[in-house]
Amino acid sequence: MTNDTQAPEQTDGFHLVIDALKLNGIDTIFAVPGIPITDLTRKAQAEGIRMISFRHEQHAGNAAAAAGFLTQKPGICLTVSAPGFLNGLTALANATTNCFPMILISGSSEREIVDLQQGDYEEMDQLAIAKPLCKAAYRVLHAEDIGVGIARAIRSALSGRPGGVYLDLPAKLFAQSMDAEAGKRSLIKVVDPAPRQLPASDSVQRALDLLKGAKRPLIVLGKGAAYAQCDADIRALIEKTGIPYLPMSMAKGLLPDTHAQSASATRSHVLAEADVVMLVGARLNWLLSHGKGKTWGTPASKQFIQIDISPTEMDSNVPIAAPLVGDIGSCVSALLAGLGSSWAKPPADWTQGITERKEKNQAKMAATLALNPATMNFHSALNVIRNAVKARPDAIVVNEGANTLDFARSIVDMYEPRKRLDVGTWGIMGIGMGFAVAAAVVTGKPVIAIEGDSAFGFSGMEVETICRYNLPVCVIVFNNNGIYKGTDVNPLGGDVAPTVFVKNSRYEMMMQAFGGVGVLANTPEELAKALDEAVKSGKPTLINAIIDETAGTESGRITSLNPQSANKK
Ligand code: ADP
Ligand code: TPW
Ligand code: MG
Repeated sequence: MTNDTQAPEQTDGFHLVIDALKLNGIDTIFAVPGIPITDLTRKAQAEGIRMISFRHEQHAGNAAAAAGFLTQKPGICLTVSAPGFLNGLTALANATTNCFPMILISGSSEREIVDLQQGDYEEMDQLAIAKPLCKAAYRVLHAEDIGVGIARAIRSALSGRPGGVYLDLPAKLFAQSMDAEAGKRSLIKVVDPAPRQLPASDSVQRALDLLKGAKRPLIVLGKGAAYAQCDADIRALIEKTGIPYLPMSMAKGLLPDTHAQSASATRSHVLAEADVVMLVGARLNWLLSHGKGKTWGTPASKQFIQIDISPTEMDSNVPIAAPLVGDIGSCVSALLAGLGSSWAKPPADWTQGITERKEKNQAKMAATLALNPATMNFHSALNVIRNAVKARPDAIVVNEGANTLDFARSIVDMYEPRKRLDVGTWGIMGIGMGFAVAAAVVTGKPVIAIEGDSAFGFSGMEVETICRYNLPVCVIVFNNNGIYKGTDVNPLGGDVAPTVFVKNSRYEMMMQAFGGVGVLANTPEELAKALDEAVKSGKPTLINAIIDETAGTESGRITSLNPQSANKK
């Protein structure tokens, strides 16, 4: 046979999906295999994509979301149809809520059967269900459209306000074949998927004028600022203006928490007293008391400057006097350029007052941390982790729970940007192991997951995943026998109270079951030793830290959000 009579080389849906992802720099997929995507996971691995296979799609999805936040590339979660898709959907919705770029790719059943509701294997109109829960949703029916579908998904996830995108790939698509050359030409390498959005110069000037006139200015850094990866400029803006700042939880470490201008230790004072507040990638949602009420002092006593890529975020809760719409990198560098050389630092009575309060509160906290109660409590345990993170500032902290979250957020100082991943905008439980896996996979750094015992339960089975990939993850379960605390009783006897777990559970044995290291820690010394070994060895480790079951409070710091019955009973 001569060359001209040879059949042209063919490609198919499987390979086009893989090639399109690779063309766009996607090197990792978080997945749970099954019909119709099992072969896609195998072939992707064979083509050099790192396949991280999970035990449940929600955690694969959470891993994709965290990878998106850390890398500015959309994290990819791959699932089977209907139930697998639904399991991944919580993570997709959570990613969208948190402005993390991710793409949920789910296989789906036969369109013809699904649309006539004739009862296909795992039948579900997935596209319709995903749509209201994410930024954009697409379906590809023909192999020659795979390139476009993936390009649209990437662009939608990354451009403007980042978020979750759903991509529906029906089973039939994967086996469709086409001419390999034509297939190659059909793929799109997305150019500039998150184009810079420059702020208008008059809006920059308006913001600068307002900031200049402030007597008690404050900057609030949110996770948008961490995501934007313009760390040096943000630091320069804060240091050149001399304005005190507050980091939201995932913005901690953008500047070291020990920075002289951090006002974290006197948060309520600065929120109540500031006259001009500049929000940088932080929304005025419930986490900031919607910009009003008691937290924010005298009504209408503030003026807000808000930097955000989403124009409709402005005025969502209170009037924004100086909206600065654009990407944070461009906005911050425009502000820096406009500061000039004679920028006056804020009045000393404001900054000195903050420093004094801060030092007083820090001294109080230091005294509490130094206590060593007979039964380990949140403070004595977190003091150990605080020291460990200080020694390894490049470690990534994952954190969920109620008391375990709230205490860790304020006690464990962060020193580097994007080293803290937590429950985010929803206060969602279940992100723990998914985030930990992603953090370890995409950064290769040690991961310390600080987990309430309830919080851990949502994703606990993924310790097998951590062992299987031999990831440098140390999970510390704050075991206080329950949700919030372990002391509730059922007034009628019989079943235990709804917030209470099996007492003295041996969580460390879960890690041992899969070949990892499991340690029971009853004292700060035992915790410190185990954590130190875990970080040094990089071995998958679970430390079961026994915490005083009476130490927590209902819902941690958000007790007030619990509805109260008018009825006394
Ligand atoms: P936090 O919970 O830390 O307060 P939020 O999630 O409420 O932060 O706010 C993050 C904000 O950052 C969102 O409003 C989002 O639109 C914005 N954002 C995300 N990335 C960028 C970016 N690159 N440039 C500008 N704004 C961004
Ligand atoms: C998906 C409600 C908020 S915090 C929490 C639950 C169940 C667990 C708190 O107990 P934990 O921490 O983790 O032991 P601690 O230190 O206070 O004892 N389902 C989802 N998300 C949320 N937020 C809940 C339930 C909740
Ligand atoms: Mg608990």
